[in-house]
Amino acid sequence: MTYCTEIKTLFETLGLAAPTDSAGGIAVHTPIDGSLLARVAPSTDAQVGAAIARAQARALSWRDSPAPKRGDLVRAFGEAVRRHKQPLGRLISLETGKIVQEGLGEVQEVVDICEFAVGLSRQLYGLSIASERAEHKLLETWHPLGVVGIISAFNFPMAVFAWNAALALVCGNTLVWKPSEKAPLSALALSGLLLQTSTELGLEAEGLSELLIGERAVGEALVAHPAVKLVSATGSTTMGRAVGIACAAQFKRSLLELGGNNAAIVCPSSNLELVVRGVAFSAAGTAGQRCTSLRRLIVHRSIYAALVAALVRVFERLPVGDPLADGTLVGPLIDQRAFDAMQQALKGARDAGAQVHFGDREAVGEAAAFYVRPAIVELATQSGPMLQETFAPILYVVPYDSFDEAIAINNAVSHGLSSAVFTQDLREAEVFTSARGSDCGIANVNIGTSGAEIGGAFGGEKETGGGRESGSDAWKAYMRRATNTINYGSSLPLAQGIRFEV
Ligand code: UN1
Repeated sequence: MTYCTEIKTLFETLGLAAPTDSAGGIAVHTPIDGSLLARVAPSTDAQVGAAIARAQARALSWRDSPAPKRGDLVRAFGEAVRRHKQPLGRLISLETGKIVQEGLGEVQEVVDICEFAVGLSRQLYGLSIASERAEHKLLETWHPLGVVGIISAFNFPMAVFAWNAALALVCGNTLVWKPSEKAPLSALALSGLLLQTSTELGLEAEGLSELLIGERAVGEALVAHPAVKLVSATGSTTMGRAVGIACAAQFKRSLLELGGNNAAIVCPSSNLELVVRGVAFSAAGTAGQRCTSLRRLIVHRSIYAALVAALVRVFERLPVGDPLADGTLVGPLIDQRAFDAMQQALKGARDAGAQVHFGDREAVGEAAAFYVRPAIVELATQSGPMLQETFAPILYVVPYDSFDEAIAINNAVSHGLSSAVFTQDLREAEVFTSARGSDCGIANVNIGTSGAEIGGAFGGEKETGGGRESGSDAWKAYMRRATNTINYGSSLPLAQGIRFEV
C-alpha cells in the first residue's frame, strides 16, 4: 500500500471523509520518502471570513453553557482520541516523519490535556478579596474571550492544538485553527474527530472549532480579524514577532510559544550514564525538531573528554531510518529546507574552527527524503551558529570551569525556553532553579530539556515569546478577568476616603 492510499484508509478508520484531493491544492509530502500524500485545498478569503463569523456566532451560545458541560465535550473528545491512538499516531508519523513511539506519545499528550481540562472545567475559580469599605466585597470573576485563533507548527501537529483547544473550550471560547501547511492532514483528522464528537453529543457543531488551511496569508487574515480575541501562535520567532506586533497594534492578546536554543549544564558530580541517555533523547529525538530539543551542552572541563567520547559512541550507532520501522530512533528531517539549514550551520561551525562529528546525510529512502546522523559540534567557546536556533539535530558542546560561568553561557542566547542541569550537588541544583539561575521558562534537574508533562505551564522567556500554555494556571490566558465591587449596605462610602456629597 502506498502512503497516499494509507492516508485514505486511516481517515476511514477514524470514520472521517478522506481529504479531498484538490488539483491546485497544497501538496503534502511525507518526509519518509518524499512521496505525495494529498493535495489539500487552501481556504479562500471568503471561507476564512465565513469560518470566523461562524465561530463568532457560536461563541455567544457556548459561553452560556456551564463550564462542566463544556467539559463533557472535551472529555468525549479525549476518549475518542484515546480510542484512535494507534491510527492518529501513525498519521503523525506519516506526515511529520516522527518515529512511531513519538507519534503515539504526541497523541497521549492530547489525551492528557483533555483530562486536565475536564478537571479544570470545575475549577475555574476567581478570588474574593477583602474590601476596605464596610458592607462591600471585592470579587474577581473570569469570563470567556470569544473566538480564540490557534496557529500551530508542523512538529507537533496535534498536541499544540490540543493544549490550546482543550483549555479554550472549557473556558467558554470557540476556536479557529490554522495549522502548518506542512501538516494539514493531522489537523483535518483531529478537528474532524472534535466535530464528530460534538455532533454525537447533540451539540451544535458549527462554529465550535473551525479549520483554515493555507499558508502565511491565511494566518495573517486570522490575526487581522477583529472578532478573534486571542491569537495563540507556535512556531518560529520571525512568525511570532509578526503576530505579536500585529496583535499589539489592535490591542489584541497574543500567546506566543516560539523557538528555543536550549542548553544543559553537566556538572562533575552528575551520573554520566543518566546524562548520556537524557542528552541523546533531547538532542537526537524527533530529529532535533522540537522547540524543546537540546541544542547546547555546557560541560565541566574535568569530565568533558569522557562525556564527549561517550556521546560520540552513542551518536555513531543511533538507528537513523524509516520512522515506521521498529527500533528506529531518528527519523527524517521535515524537508530539504531543514536539511539545507542544518548543513549551513555545520559549515559555519567548521569555518569557526569547530570539530564536527557526524551530521551528514544518510543513505536512506529516496532522493526527496532527508535523513541525517545527528551531529555533535565541539567549540572552544560559545560563538557563531551556536548562538542561533537551527531546527535540526545539532548538539554544540563547550567546556566550562566555574558554575557561575556555566549559568552565564546558558543565559547568553536570545531564546529562553528550556534548560537543564545534571548534578548531584544540591547547591548547584538549587542555584540553577533560583532567581540567579536559568532564565528560561523551563529549568530541569537531572532530566533533559524536552518531553515536558502537560501538568506544568509550558513556554519561555525572551524571544521564545513569554506565553504559557498547557497546565498550571495557563487557562487564565484564555479568559478575561473582571473585578467586581459589590455594595450590600445602604450607604455609599467612597474608596480612599474621598468625600463627594451632592
Ligand atoms: C514543541 O516542540 O513545540 O516538551 C512542543 C516537549 C513536548 C512539547 C514540545 N511536550 O518536548
